[in-house]
Amino acid sequence: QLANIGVIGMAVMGSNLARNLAHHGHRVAVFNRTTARTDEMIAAHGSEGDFRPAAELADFVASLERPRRIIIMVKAGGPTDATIDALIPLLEPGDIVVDGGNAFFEDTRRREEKLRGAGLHFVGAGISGGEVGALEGPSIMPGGSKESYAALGPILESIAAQVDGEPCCTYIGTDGAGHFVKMVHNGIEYADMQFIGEAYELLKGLGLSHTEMADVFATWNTGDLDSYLIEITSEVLRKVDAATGKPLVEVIVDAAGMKGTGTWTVQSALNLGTPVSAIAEAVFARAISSSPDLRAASQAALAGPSGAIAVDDRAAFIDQIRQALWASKVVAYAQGLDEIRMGAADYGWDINVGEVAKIWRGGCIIRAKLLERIRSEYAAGSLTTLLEAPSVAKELAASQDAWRAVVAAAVTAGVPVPGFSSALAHYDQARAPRLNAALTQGLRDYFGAHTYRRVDKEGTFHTNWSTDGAEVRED
Ligand code: NBP
Repeated sequence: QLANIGVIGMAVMGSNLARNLAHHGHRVAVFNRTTARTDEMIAAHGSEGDFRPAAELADFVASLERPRRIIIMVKAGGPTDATIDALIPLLEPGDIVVDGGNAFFEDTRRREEKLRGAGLHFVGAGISGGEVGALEGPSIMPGGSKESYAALGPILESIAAQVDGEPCCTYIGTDGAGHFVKMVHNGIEYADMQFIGEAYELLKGLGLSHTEMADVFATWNTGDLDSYLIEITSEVLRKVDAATGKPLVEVIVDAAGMKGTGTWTVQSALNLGTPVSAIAEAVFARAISSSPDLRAASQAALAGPSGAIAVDDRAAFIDQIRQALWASKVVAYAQGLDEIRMGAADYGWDINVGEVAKIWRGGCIIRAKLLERIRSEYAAGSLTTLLEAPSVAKELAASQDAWRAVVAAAVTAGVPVPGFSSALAHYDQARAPRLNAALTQGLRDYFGAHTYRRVDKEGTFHTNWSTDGAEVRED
């Protein structure tokens, strides 16, 4: 019997995905550029299921039933293109090539077009959940032709995380839609982590020990903030460094790394003109953390408060931080989902935003109780933005006093909260009946004759600022 599916790339993600497939009863062909890696995987895990290792790519392809289903899990970028180029001459029309790596969606669009030209299906599948997710059930976001999903979907759904009996995998849309959605998922993940970092710094400013902070996060994880990231924050804060006896987090260098997906989310949002300010602040916060020269020069020059926060009622302020965190998180999710809606309109994808929230409920890094709420709000009616959903708007209104108090206290104490404050600014901008953009338009017309529209009549207008001051209609 031929294999049902093949996996190329036996590094941690590919081998875990192959094992997950085998655990679910699929016959799995496996291949890696360096054969020793395949041998190691089979030696360690070959008994877990029906694997078909191949040392040559041609043998790997020949071992697959048709239409062939091949998942590529190699390093993103050049290695993915090299693998695709090696595969194309070996495949036949109707075969399906899946890129499960973290590809930029524009690359996926390019690759899909190329393979479509050769009569092949190309599926860009975002896979979230890290190595544990790949093994035990990730969240999978496949984009490509609907036809390919008919052949591929049932297998992917069988290995995805399951929530309430439903798989965390659904058809997203054509060509780059899956990788676009995965990219935005990562952008939201950046924002989530930035908010958690700000809450941690505020708790520290209140003078809590790391154990106390860990307890606060553990308590928060039993309520509306229930999520994977809050859960592991508690564990990370509780960890004591064996070498120094200090909390581990205090001996970790405070320079955050990034691999690019957050930056892509913001770059794409800029191209689309969709405001993702909280996500952008999270990317910039990592950037400033990893700017040692800028920080060293500024530390020597700049004065300000120490970050210590004095409050009369510590418990009450901790609860206000919880509300600020929750409200900011809602705004970041709203911004990400807005980007998906705008991206879908721009690229011609028919993306169901509620279904996206549904498949993020399990398996992925941003899995959170909030996503069930988002899913049901989108299922209940068509929403332009999450912020207008009745239950969400009501709770944001109830949280806003706490949110404002936390941002004000942080600013006074010198604790940087770019995430909380930009999310709050988005909330206030989005609900404002009038924005200061009217003055911006006046200024643009003054120095550049860029024209403006009026609230009281149709048309485009310009004022002769430097001559007679009269208003003229320009269209
Ligand atoms: P890596 O990203 O570390 O890539 C290693 C794999 O790429 C090996 O199988 C290697 O083969 C292969 N490879 C390279 Br490098 N250059 C190649 C080439 N020119 N031709 C063919 N194969 C080549 O592996 P990973 O961490 O398992 O991640 C795989 C993908 O999954 C990446 O796109 C990653 O962004 C994505 N992803 C990772 C995570 C995570 O938590 N790690 C989560 C979600 C998605 P070799 O053995 O011959 O060198």
